[in-house]
Amino acid sequence: MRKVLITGFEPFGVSEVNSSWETAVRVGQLAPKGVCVETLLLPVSFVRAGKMIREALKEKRPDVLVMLGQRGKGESIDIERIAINMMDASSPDNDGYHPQEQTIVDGGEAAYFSNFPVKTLRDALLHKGIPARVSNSAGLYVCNSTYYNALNEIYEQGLPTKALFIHLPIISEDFPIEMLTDAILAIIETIRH
Ligand code: PCA
Repeated sequence: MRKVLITGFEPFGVSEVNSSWETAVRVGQLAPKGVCVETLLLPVSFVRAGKMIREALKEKRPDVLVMLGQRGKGESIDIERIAINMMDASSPDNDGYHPQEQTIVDGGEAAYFSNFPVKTLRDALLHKGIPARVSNSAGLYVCNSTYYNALNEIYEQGLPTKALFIHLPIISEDFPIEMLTDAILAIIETIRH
């Protein structure tokens, strides 16, 4: 593994920062030697984030894509196993788009699994004392839709990229930015070996 692309999202809703982008920036600065880490900020927009992730996969051709998103007051770092072909938003995205039970790709697969061994990555975090779990739903908002777009591009185009989505809790006393950063660095180290 040589080239890693890490994405994070801009703030949305009532949050002024998004833990996913804060973490991506720090991971980019602390990348282990021998690994080229690039970061990409995604808009909280179903349409624009989907297009951007597809373009990034085509243009940058990363070996590994780790997408980060923020999940409210989560109690763990959630390694997402699956992306599903459905958008059903409880509030509009940052473009004011508010899809209700719409497919992301008409006629596309109902769902895709990550092509990473998610339990191995969870265990690597637990081993470091970081609360982590495998999650079977990334929700039906922009994170799930970005994950689905990425996996659809990879599987349909036969790209060699390995891709994973991780939901992070908001930054708090229980989950300081240092812990979130360490978690993603540990994921990169595990993927590497
Ligand atoms: N979390 C949202 C979208 C952007 C983010 O950081 C989600 O879980 O879909």
